[in-house]
Formats: sequence, C-alpha cells, structure tokens
Amino acid sequence: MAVPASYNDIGGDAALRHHIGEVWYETEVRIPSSWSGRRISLYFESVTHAARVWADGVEVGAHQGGYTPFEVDLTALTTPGQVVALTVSVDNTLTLQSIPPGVVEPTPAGPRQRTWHDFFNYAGIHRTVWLSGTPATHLSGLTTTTDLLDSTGVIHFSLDFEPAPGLSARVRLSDQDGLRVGAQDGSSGTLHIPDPQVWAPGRGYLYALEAQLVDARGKVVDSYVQKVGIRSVAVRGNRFLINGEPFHFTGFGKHEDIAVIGKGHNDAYMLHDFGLLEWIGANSLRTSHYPYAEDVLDYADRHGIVVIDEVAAVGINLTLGAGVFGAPGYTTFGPDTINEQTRKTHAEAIRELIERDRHHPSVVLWSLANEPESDSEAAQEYFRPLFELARELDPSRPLGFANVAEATPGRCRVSQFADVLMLNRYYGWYVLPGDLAGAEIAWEEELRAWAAEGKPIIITEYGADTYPGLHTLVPEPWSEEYQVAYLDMNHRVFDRIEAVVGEHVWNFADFATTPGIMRVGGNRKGIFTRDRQPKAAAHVLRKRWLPKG
Ligand code: GCB
Repeated sequence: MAVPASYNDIGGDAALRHHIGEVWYETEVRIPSSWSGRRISLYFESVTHAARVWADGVEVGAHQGGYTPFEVDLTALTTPGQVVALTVSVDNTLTLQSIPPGVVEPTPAGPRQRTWHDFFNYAGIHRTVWLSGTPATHLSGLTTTTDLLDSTGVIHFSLDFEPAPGLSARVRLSDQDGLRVGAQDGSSGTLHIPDPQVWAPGRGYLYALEAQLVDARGKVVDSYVQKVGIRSVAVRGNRFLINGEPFHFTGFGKHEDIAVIGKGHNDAYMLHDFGLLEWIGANSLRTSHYPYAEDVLDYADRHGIVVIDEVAAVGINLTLGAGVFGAPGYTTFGPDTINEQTRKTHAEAIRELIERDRHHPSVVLWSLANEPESDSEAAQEYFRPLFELARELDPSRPLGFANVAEATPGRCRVSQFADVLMLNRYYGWYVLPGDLAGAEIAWEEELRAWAAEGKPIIITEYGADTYPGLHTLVPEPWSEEYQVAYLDMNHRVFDRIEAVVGEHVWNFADFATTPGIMRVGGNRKGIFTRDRQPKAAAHVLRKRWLPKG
C-alpha cells in the first residue's frame, strides 16, 4: 500500500473503497547503525482514524483521532544496524464517541458506516511517518508564543527536557538573513525584539529560534530550530485585527481530497493549490473540517496565508438533514449518543490540535466544531467546558465554531462563547434555491440580526453546486451562470454589512462524497473542479479579491 495515501481508491474495487474496520500495514526498516545510544521513535503525522503499532510483533502504542500526530518509542525493541518489522493497524470506524462522530449500522447487506458529514470517509496512513533517532539527553518539547507590543516583538518560550546534573538550556534567535538578533539562557523566558520584522498577511517573515541543551562542559547535546513569526491577533468590537490592522478574510473552506490519493498529503498538489489561492487573490483558508497536514501550515507560515484551524468535530448534529445526510431517530445529545465520553474525545482533539499548531503564526483563529447542534441547552452545556479548555490552552487566539443555518440569532446558545461569529449559509441554494432575489432579502435580514451582537462575522461557507460546462442563459441552479450570480448576490449582501470581516466560499474544489442522490460525482460546489480547473465563478472571485494595481 502507498504511504502517504488513503487506501480506498488505490485498488479500484468496491470492497476496499467501502471497507469498514481495520486494515493492516506492514513494512521493514533498518535502524541506522550510527544511532547507537539514541532514543529511537516513530512519529506518525496522522493515521485515520485510529492506529495500533507493533515492532517485531510487540505492541508499542495506539492513537485515536485521524488528523493529529502521535509518537511511539521503539528504543527498547530495536538494535542499531538491524532490521525491525513494523505493523500498523488502521481502523476507519466512527462511533458516537469518536471525533468526528458516526455509527456503524447493521443492515441485511452487512454493516454500513453512517456519518454526519458529506465528505467521503477516506482512511489510511495519510501523512509522513518519521523514524527518528534523538540523543539520549534531548529536548522533548518547545512552546513559543509571540506578541507585538507597540513596536516591540515579544517571544515567550518554554523548553521541556529531563533535568540532569550540569545540563542547561538556552535559545538563540536569528533573522531571515541568519543574523543573531536575540539570545537567552534558561528553559523558559521572553525575548524582546525592538522594531521587529513582523509576520503579516501576504508577508510570511519568519525568525529562527534555536533551542539548545548544553552539558556541563559546554557541549551542545541536542538542538531544535523552530520558525517563529512575530504578530498579534485580537478582536476589538466587530473588527478582527492582525498587528492592530483590520483584516478581511478572503478564501475558501477546503478539503484534503485528491483523485486516487484521497486524503493522502501530496506536496505537488499542495503547491498547486497554494498557487491557485494566489492566482485568485485569496488571503486565507479554513482547514474544514479537520486539521490539515503540517506541511500546509508550514507553507502558510512562509507565505503569509492566514489560517482558521478547525478541530475534526464535524457532524455533532444528528438531526441535521434527516433523510438527506442524516438519519431519522437520532437525538444529538444523550446518554447513548453524543455524551460525556464524546466530549472527552473532543477535548483531547482540541488539546492535540493546539499542541501541534500553536507555534504557527498563520493560525489566527481556532474553530472548535463545524455545524454542531447549537440551539439547545444540552449543546450549551456540552460546549461551555470545551471553549473554556481552548481558552486556557491558548489565551492568545480568538475562538469560534461554524454555526449551522437552524441556529439563527437568538436561538443559538453556543455563539455566546465565541469571539468571532462564523456562519455557514446557503441562501439561494438549500434555502430559496433558484430565487436569488428572495434569498438576498432573507440573507441580509439574518445577517443584520447577527451584526447586532457586536462581534466580527466571517461567512465560513456560502456556495452552490455547479456542473462544469453546464450553461443556462437565465441562471438556473447547477449552471456556471448560477454560481456566478449566486456569488454576486452574496457579495452585495456582505458589502452592506460592516460586521462582515470575511468571506470563505464553499468549496475551493469539487470533492468526493459519501454516495447519495444529493451529489453528482461528489460535492460540486468547487470554484475549481476536482482536477483544479476553474469554473466561470473563479474569474468573478479573482476580480473581487485580487489586489488592484
Ligand atoms: C455544509 C457543511 C459542508 C458541506 C456543505 C454542503 O454546511 O459544513 O461540510 O459540504 O454544507 O455542500 O452541503
């Protein structure tokens, strides 16, 4: 099996595509003989959705959650210079206690996986697996947070390592030209940089912070370089500020989704997608509906692309679209459905995301869920502690979640916890399809009610399925003309509401979905086709977003 890739579409057969449960990966790897005395580990960037790992038949670790990394220690089971057999079981089963939730339902034809999201439930070893040999005495963690106070850059750092006699820590900071601009001894502290080069949208300036462990004789025994961007993020009234300047988000919700490779990370596609974002004038993206590959965040850091980073909590809404995506007969929150155990899984997913991505300057906002039920007391009680947790883990960034259509202003009981209102709305598509004049009035009325709450609003989804090459003189749903007219209508509404600080079209590209009569060859709301060719609407966005001049 290819790694990284989803296994589903590699063989071209239905059994593998729709397999439910475990699959087994096996390989052999030789540990370099020069790694004697080192701690040897495997770091999986992601295994979707659950993994168990064995080395020479001995279980060495397990992990739940398909989009965040984990590490297993192989030191006791490997010998430098020798081969070790690695086995990984990959389980794609989703339950009401997993994030995202799902249910495996028995049917006369065998088990069927039900999900409350439309994207295909791709599974496999989706990202890079690293075999690493670190010195016996090593850095095990490095946390950095940055701020901009007046014209001084502030970098707080904290290093984790096993203390030992004579062992000390220090950091060194260099600018992009490699010039030393700061240094400090100790395992935690703060660096102040007067008049720094700031990280800003469209300008991915990064400093290099090198953390070092030094033994009693002054020898550096381990070091790690972390790229750091100095910038500030804040919400003031209904403005979203980056470095004190109001920021307007333009861009997309995306998916990790490629023909054949599924959700496997692919550098060529990543570069191509970022190239298309630049071509169209997008300054940001949302990692809908799960954390993306670490390379994506690194790229965004380097190029000044702004990121809304989303937890894989999509579909905590078991009544949504009943008969369409959902199933009749489920209640979202309850002892046998979304319960305390689900919340623990959700809390762990938040912890792992923040732990992984907190050092990325590109990440300016955490999204804790996509379209959960949010208009009930149970929802309020479910989410309250999760917002508290995220705020405690990272007080430096605003929080939000993508709100669903049913949870209108006054009905939504979760948006009170959010700093930014993130709205997914389909006026002119799911609501008033084909009636853009009616949609324009209804949409503006709802947006004005949200604006009265005094918070910044990002439209995190608006979109219309469009079959490329289908044309109608009078814009009709599914035609390229309709997608153009639909976007124009939305933009007129946004431009009339001051609190709207962002517009993310759903979706960047067409993507694979669970089979169903609502989808024709997948979800076709892409501005680009699945193979990344522009629909007519791409030119509308380019005209609106591309900086003039
Ligand atoms: C939504 C969901 C997104 C779907 C989209 C659609 O509200 O957040 O995951 O793909 O609608 O196209 O129906």
